[in-house]
Parts: sequence; structure tokens; C-alpha cells
Amino acid sequence: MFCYQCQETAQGKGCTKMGVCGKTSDVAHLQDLMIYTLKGISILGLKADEIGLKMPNLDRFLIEGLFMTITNANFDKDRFIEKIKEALKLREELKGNLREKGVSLDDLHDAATWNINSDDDIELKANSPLVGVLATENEDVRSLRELITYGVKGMAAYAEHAMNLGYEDEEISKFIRKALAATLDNSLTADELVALTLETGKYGVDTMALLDKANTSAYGNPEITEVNIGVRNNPAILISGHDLKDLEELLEQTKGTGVDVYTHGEMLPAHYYPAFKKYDNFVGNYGNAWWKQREEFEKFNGPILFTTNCIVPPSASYSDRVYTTGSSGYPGFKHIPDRVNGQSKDFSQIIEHAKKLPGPIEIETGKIVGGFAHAQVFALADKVVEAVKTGAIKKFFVMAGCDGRMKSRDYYTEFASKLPKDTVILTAGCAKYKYNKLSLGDIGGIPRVLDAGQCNDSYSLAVIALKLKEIFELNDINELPIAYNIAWYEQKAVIVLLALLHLGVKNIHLGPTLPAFLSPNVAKVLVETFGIGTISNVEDDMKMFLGA
Ligand code: SF4
Ligand code: SF3
Repeated sequence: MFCYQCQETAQGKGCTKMGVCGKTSDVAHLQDLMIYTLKGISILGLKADEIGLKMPNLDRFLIEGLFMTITNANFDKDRFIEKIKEALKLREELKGNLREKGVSLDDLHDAATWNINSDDDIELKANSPLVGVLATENEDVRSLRELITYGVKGMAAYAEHAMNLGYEDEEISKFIRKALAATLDNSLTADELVALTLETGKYGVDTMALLDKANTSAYGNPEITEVNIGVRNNPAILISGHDLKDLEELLEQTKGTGVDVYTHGEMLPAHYYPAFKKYDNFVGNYGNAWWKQREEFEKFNGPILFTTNCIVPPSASYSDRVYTTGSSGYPGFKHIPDRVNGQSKDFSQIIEHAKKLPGPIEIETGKIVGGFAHAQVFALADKVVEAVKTGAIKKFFVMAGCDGRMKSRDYYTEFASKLPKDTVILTAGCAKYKYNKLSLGDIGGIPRVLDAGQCNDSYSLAVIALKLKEIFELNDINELPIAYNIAWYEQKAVIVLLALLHLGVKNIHLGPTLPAFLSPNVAKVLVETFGIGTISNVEDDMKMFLGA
């Protein structure tokens, strides 16, 4: 296997025997084959797009398939084998439709033609040197192809959530096909791939905007909210991941059952939406970011529901009470099937399971505050602008992104706690858990940590920045007193980064390390064009950011 798609990749180079994340070599190969096959389908999909031929299910299939390969989303070998078989079936149907329309299918790439006689052929093919990251020999081309692929994976994740709420954009789906097909096109130059990378960022913005519209139309605009981090005595379900539609259905089905619902990790921001406040059994947030799940799930006592990444291989003490749904999966976990014909998912099994188990053990008490997405910040705009004008706020620090298990990420806790008192942190994603429980105080009633929401709500931070640029009548977003010190882990952070670059944001610092998939030359382009940098130590970085 060879995988270097996340920040925790082995030795900062690539996982070759087993993923640091726990992904086994056979699953890694199957994920590569999944992506390879989706790329083949995309080549055909582009031909269909050219003649305006529509294929029902194609968009959803591509989006789900991509999402399943995101770091920590799905470790279930059998589900990948099934999905690849479905992919081959869909691909052949698509070919049939194209042939009917007289489209020539000569000289297709192997990704669009390989096939199987039996299930064993899938694993054989998955191990072929033609499939996977190292199939591209030139390291710069490989780097750009992977950068685009990872960006598209992140985009697909956000597109799926939007789709679950009934929001789709054909242009985004077409771009996904174009981008995936392009990563197999040997005629493209490095410059063309760089251009495509930046275009990926444009569609990243569009996808996050679409998801923002989907979430806020369905559940209202996030508002300032105090979230309880303590517990009650009732049996309870812990829901993790990013999918708000799953949460809504779970809350509806647990209503009046005596079973409480708590959020974990990236589901915390759900509490900020007005629509979820009507559920008396929606108690609070339990625990921290994804990587602490082993100890926290152990103590939670009740069943846990994963709606997306990030899953950590479980310990035996709780594995029988973990459920997955949607694109997430893990061998041995119970999987709650998808919606059929627009009906809700059926969460009765997990609810019945919860009833038999004791309530959670309290691991902390108190409250955390969040809900500072664009509409809420706009409502406070006068106050914020005044604070900037009087110098009460000297600088904003965007510290969005991901958390992770590496010790080096303690940097972010230290950085947040040492920031001068006249600075405000803007955050989104699970990166916030590094400092959202510190007492950093407020500036004239404005908390010093403003949490916009999930990683996709980094879009909100960009909207806020653009609004401030307008209010202060600046020509360039980079003239604002905003510094970017972003932590990344998986591929959603890649699309967030590309989206920020598309919006013209410069001098983003990305840590705790730069992606292993950036070759020296590709990294150089990003440094020279966008001033991308990484982090060193808190003291030096503080001086650098504050210009002292
Ligand atoms: Fe390694 Fe990350 Fe890939 Fe897992 S997702 S195999 S940790 S690079
Ligand atoms: Fe977190 Fe996985 Fe990236 Fe959505 S849940 S930000 S790491």
C-alpha cells in the first residue's frame, strides 16, 4: 500500500504497511481501486456531459464513493468490494447508454475498461501497480494529481451533506467528473494541473456555499449558544460526524423515548442551529475531538453513531455499541442503511440498544459557547467594527481546521493561550478542541474564541472576512488584520485550503506539518504564489504574525 493523504502519514512520507489511522493494506488497495474506477467512470461521464446525457444516480454514486475513501471514514473491506462491483455495473450501463447515442468508446483508459470474472479479480486488480498513487511516476505530476483528488474528496463530502438535504448543483458534479478524469490524462502539463488545482478551490467555495444554504435553510442560522458539556442520568446515544440530516432524524425518533442524545467531535456545532433546540433530549456535547474517542466512548456507556469520519479503530470494550451510517463503516460495527424513497433512516435498533445501557459517566462539567457563523457575526458587526476601530481588537486569527493525535499539535493550545488579549480567534472544524475550553475571556462582550461551526463552516469565516473588507472599504482581503494559522488533518481541510486560496487569501500558515503529498516543486509554487508557510514554535510564530 501507499497512502499519504493525511497529515499523520507515517514518518511524514507515506504509510506503506498499515495506516497510522488503522487502515489495513487490503483496504488501502481497495480504496485506491475505488478511486481509480470512479476516475474511469468520470471519463465516460464527461462524454455523457458533452451530449447532455443524464444518468440518474451517477452524481450520488461518485460523491459517495469519494467520501468513503476520506481518512477515517470507512475501514470496511466488504463494503468497498460491494461498492466497486456496483461501480463496474454502473459504468457498463453508462457505456451502453453512450453507445446507443452513437458515442465512440475506442481507446478508453484502463480505468474505464478493466473488469472482473469473479470477486477475487477485484483484489488482484487492487494490487496492480497501475492502480494507486505511485502509478504516476513523475513526483510533481503525482503531487498535483493527488492534491486535486484530495480536494475533490473533501468537496464530495460536503456535497453529500447538501444532497441529503435536497441541495444539488450539477455544475459541482460536472466539475468533479472533469477533475477526476483529468488526473488520468497524460497530455496535461504541470501548468494545466496547477490551473485545475485552483479551479478545484473555486468549486470548493461553491460546494461549501451550497451546504451552508442547505443547512441554514433546513435548520436556521446558527446563533450564539451555550452548550452543556456535563451529563444527565438517562440512557443516551452519542452522535458523531458531520451529517445534520442524520441528527435530525435521530432526534425525531428519540423524542419521548427517555433516551438522550449528545454530540461528539464535529457534531458539536449542531447545537448552534435553532431547529435542534426544540428537542429536550438533545442534552449537550460529550468529550472532545475525534482522536480522543477511545477513552471517551468507553466512558459514555451508551451506543455511538458515526455519520461520517473520523473513526478510530475501537477497543473491544465498546465496539459492540458502535453504529455507522452513510459513507462511514467499520468491520463489525452495525450499519444503519440509507434512506429509501425519501423515507427517514430507521434508528430504532440503536435507540432500543441505548435503553438497555446505563447513562454516561460525567467527564467534565460546564458550558462552551459557539454559534458565530456569518449571520450571527453580521448581527454583531457594529460591535466588532467598533472594537477594531478603537483598537480594542488588534487582530483576528483564523485557527480553523482539524485536530489530531500528534503531540506537536499542543502548539495550538499554547498559541491560543499566549495570544495577546486584544486578539480574537475565528475557528471552525475540530481544531477548536485545542483551545475552546480555555478561559480566554472576551473583548467588550465579544468572546475571544468565535466558533463558526464544522470544518465546512470555514466558508462562514471567509464570508465574514469578505464582509469586513467591504465595511472597511479595502481593495484586498489581505489588507484586513486577519492572520491564518490553520491546522489540517484530512482531505476536507484540503478543500478548505484550496477554497481560501481561490478567494485570494495569502500567507496561510498550515501545520503542524505541510502535506507529504506536496512535492518540493509544487510546494514552491504554493509558497511563491500564495505565501503558504508552515509553523515553527509559538514564540517565533507569534512575533512573525504580530509583526513584532
Ligand atoms: Fe496513512 Fe493517513 Fe493514509 Fe491513514 S489516511 S493510511 S494515516 S496517510
Ligand atoms: Fe475533524 Fe475528522 Fe478534520 Fe471536519 S472530524 S475537521 S479531522
